[in-house]
Amino acid sequence: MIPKVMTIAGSDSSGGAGLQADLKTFQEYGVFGFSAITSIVTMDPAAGWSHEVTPLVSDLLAKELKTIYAGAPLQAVKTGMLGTVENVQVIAQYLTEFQQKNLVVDPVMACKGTAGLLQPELAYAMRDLLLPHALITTPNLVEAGILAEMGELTTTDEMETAAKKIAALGPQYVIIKGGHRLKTTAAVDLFYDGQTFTYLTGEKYATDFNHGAGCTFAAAVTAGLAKGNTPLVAAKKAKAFVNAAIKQGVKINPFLGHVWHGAYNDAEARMNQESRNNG
Ligand code: PXL
Repeated sequence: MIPKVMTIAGSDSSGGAGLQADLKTFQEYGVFGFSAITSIVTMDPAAGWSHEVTPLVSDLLAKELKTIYAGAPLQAVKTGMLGTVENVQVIAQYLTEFQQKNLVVDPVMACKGTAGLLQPELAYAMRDLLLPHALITTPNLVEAGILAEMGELTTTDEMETAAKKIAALGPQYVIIKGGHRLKTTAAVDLFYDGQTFTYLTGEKYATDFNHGAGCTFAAAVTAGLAKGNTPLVAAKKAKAFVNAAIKQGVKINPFLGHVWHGAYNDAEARMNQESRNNG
């Protein structure tokens, strides 16, 4: 049976991050994707593409979760942007009630277009209510610095210290995404299993078209878990998947470019080849 996977996330109206990134990634992995929307992010082209986050009420989120869990157990769940503390509380209730396994918490605290932290209380709610349920959490350098109470991280030594502190908050595995912010020549992510550190390295591409990279990576990890991969194998595959997506990023408007979620599988090339073969 096809693995079933849910993302609980915000809608990125521009289509590259958030639940759009998650569902596209799930599809590429061949897992069946469900989405529970927590908030809607819109951007204003007349104001330099400034972001606005409109959260949905938690009653509505509860109805979405009820709908999705009515089917059967989900093999894995990912959380992203959650909108309000009430939403986090509802999510924690459902995770407990359904004894959800394979939870990946991507502790989204801001998007590139928003000024500073969205809401500090939301970061604490994710830390206190979700991380204890998580198998894996995937913070970027800023989020890891906040969760570990270390300020922004700039070196791999600091990443290791932060990973230990974050693991103490509940998750069995911590993956800190070094991404483009880390001043290394390669793109370096740190994988910590509670005992050993493994560095996942990939090529760093000189591109600005990387909107959605963090969400796509966490979604790929989630899909890999649903397919039965170990966390380390899921992380390594996710890295390869997102590397291809960044390498083939697409400029979608004058303001930004998205990762291309379909790059790794390149289904388009296969379909073109098929139509040539079929005349
Ligand atoms: O990349 C963080 C992010 C997560 N979720 C949603 C977003 C963004 C950034 O734009 O819109 C819904």
